[in-house]
Amino acid sequence: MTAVASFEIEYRRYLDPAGRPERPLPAFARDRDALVSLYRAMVLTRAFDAKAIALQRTGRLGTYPSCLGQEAVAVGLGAAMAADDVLLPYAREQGAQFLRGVTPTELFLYWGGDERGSDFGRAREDFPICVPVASHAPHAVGVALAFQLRNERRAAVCVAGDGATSKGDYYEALNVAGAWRLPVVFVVTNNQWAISLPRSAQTAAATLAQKAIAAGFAGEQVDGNDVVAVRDAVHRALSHARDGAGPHLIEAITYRLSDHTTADNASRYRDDESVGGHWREDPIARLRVHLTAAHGWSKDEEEATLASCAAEVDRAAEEYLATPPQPPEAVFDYMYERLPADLAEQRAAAAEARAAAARSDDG
Ligand SMILES: Cc1ncc(C[n+]2csc(CCOP(=O)(O)OP(=O)(O)O)c2C)c(N)n1
Repeated sequence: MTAVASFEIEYRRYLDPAGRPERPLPAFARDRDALVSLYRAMVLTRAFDAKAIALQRTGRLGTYPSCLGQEAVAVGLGAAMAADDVLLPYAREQGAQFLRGVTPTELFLYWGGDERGSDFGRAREDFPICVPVASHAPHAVGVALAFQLRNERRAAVCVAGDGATSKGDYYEALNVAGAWRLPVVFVVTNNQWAISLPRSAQTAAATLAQKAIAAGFAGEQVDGNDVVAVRDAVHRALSHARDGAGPHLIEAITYRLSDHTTADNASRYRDDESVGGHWREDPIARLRVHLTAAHGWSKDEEEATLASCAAEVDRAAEEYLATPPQPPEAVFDYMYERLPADLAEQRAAAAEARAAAARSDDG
C-alpha cells in the first residue's frame, strides 16, 4: 500500500487562558497601541452585544445572535484585513464589521429589520450579513475569482460557523477555491454549537481545519479566544492569498457563551456548569491581564475604555431608535435593480394602501 497523502494540523496560541505569553509574540503584538486597539474593539463589541440584547428584550430590536465570548475571532480577523479586501460575514462578526467601518447604528438598523442597515456608508464593498447557513461561501469564491481575473492584489474573507462546514455549499466553495487557487481565506468560528447540535455530533472529522486538505490547500487551528493568534494567522493567510499562493482555512476554536439567538433557550440542551467553565477562556479578560502585566494598563485606562465604548453604543442606539421606519413598500426595494412587473404592481398597491390609510386618518 502507498500513502498518497499525509498531513498535520497546526494549533497555535500565543496568550494562554491566564493571559501569559506561552511563546514569543508576533511583532505587531509587542506594540502597546496595537494591543490596546484590539482590546477596545473587543470591549466595544461586547457593549454593542449587551445593548442589542437589552433592546430586543424590550421589544425594540428583532431576533439577535449574540457574539458573547467570540469577540476575539471577529476582532482578530477584522484587524488583519486590508481596507480593500472584502469581508463576507455570517451573523456574529460584529467586531470585524466595526473595524471595517460599519457603524453600530447600521447594525442596530439591520437587526431591527431595516434594510438600510446593510447599505454600509463605509465598507461599501463588504457583503451584508448572511443568515442562510453557508450560502455566502460560494459568493466569497466568486469575489476571489473576480480579484484573480482582474489581477487585483486583494483577498476575500469568508467567515462561517462550525455547522456551516457541513453544508454542500461550503464543500463546493472549498473545492473550487482549491482547484483555481483563489485568493480567499475561510475562517471557521468553531463555537462548538450549531444551535443545539454539538460539534461532536456535527462531523466525524477530527478537526474542521482538515476539510481544506481534501480541497488541496492548507488548514490550521488557532485558539479563537486569543486575539493575537487569530490576527496573526489571518494576516499570514491573507498575505499569501494576495501573493497568489491560493486559499487557506483557519479554524478558530472558541465557545458560544450565549444562547444561539434571543429566540433560543440554551439551557434546554446544555447545563450552566459546562458553560461556566468556558468563562475562564474569556478573550477580553485574557488580553486585559496581559496588557496589565506587560504594558501597565491602568484602572483609569480600563474605566475610560468601558465608558467611551458604552457611550458610543448608547449614541448609536439613540440614533437607531430615532430613525423613522421605512414605508411598507420598501420591502420590494433591495432585491432587484429593476422590479419584475408583478412585484412592481404589488409595490404600487402597497404604496396606494398606505396613502389611502393616511387619507382616512386625516379625514
Ligand atoms: C440554509 C439554512 N439552514 C438552516 C438555517 C437555520 N440555522 C440558523 S443558524 C443555524 C446553525 C448554524 O450553526 P453554525 O454554522 O455552527 O454557526 P453558529 O450559529 O453556531 O455561530 C441554523 C441551522 C439557516 N439559517 N440557513
